[in-house]
Amino acid sequence: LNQKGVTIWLTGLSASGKSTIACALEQSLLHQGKFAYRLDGDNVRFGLNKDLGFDEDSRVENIRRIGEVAKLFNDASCFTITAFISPYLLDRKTVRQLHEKANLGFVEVFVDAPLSIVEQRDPKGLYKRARAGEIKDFTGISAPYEPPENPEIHIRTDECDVTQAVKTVTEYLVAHGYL
Ligand code: GGZ
Repeated sequence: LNQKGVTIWLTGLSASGKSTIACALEQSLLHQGKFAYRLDGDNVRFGLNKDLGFDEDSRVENIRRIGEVAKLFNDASCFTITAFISPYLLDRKTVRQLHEKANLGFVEVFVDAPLSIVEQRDPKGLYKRARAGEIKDFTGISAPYEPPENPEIHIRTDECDVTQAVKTVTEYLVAHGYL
């Protein structure tokens, strides 16, 4: 493979746009002939991590396992895109260090939209249910989200569309020799 791997780690609230950006970015990379793969709730939380819930310990373990899997894909020269809330600074830092120790690229992308906006979007009605107390430990409502302090990329999804978001990430990958 004439490509080096990199982990593109999206973090942000539910309904912030992580999955949308991850899908579009994966498609864009595949169309450029690159080996790309996306890890998200659909292929991880229903499989490898189906034993985990949303309490703090479960989220820590969720992110730990995803970090290890991302590292393996990255090591296999894949553009590895992860789309998980990953709410804790410490867990994201641990995953970053896991990659850095192995000399593997790691790009943290803060997919940022204010709570008021994601609550308006509420595509699955989860915020409404969380406000009503029907879902406990819901990120942003009854569980914490610790925003990145120094992400490589900061995307405001209330101010830009998915095409612009993919362009921003792509330009970063070009500027840093991954594309
Ligand atoms: C947050 C929850 C919860 C709770 C179910 N808190 O918008 P979605 O529906 O499709 O994506 C959310 C997803 C979050 O899973 P992650 O693996 O990304 O979370 S973490 O990184 O914090 O481990 C949401 C749904 O699962 N969901 N219950 N209590 N999101």
